[in-house]
Amino acid sequence: MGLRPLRAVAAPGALWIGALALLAAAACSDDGAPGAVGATARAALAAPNGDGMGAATLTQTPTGVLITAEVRGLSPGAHGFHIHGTGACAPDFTAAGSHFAPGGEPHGFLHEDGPHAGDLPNIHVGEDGTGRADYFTAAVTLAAGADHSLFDADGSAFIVHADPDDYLDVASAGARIACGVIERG
Ligand SMILES: [Cu+2]
Repeated sequence: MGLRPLRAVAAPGALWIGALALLAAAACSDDGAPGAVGATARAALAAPNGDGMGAATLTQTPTGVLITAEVRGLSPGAHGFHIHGTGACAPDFTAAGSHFAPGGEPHGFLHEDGPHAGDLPNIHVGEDGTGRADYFTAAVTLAAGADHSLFDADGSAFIVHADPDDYLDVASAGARIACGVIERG
């Protein structure tokens, strides 16, 4: 456990993240725990036939989680992009369950009682089928055992949808066209 910040320092290109992890280790009683500041997680996004469709990287910050997503092979336009509540993409993408919502809130940024903790704004795809998005959310954490942890007992997964999320109707984003289990690393 206590070695994790040191390993972060050793990772190529991650020196500043390692420095943050070391600062966190000095400031927190749970130093070195998975999910400490600077800890990362990843998800490889794949189509139902297994074709790669991009990836997402998550980084724990002092107040939330930064998410960088890259997608490819999608139709141009906006696509729903959510964290779903189960870390599984097989036997089909329904295995990922519904949106990550440990507090039981309704779906949608425009819902007066929303959003789900796993709601994220749409990802926008260009004519070449690729898209990028950076998100910050304070509604989730990578910290093990914490409230709203993406690493709860059954894990979590990203789902990319065929259609845009209208930020109100949970069904608006349509079919599940890519899925990726969120894993530490
Ligand atoms: Cu979704």
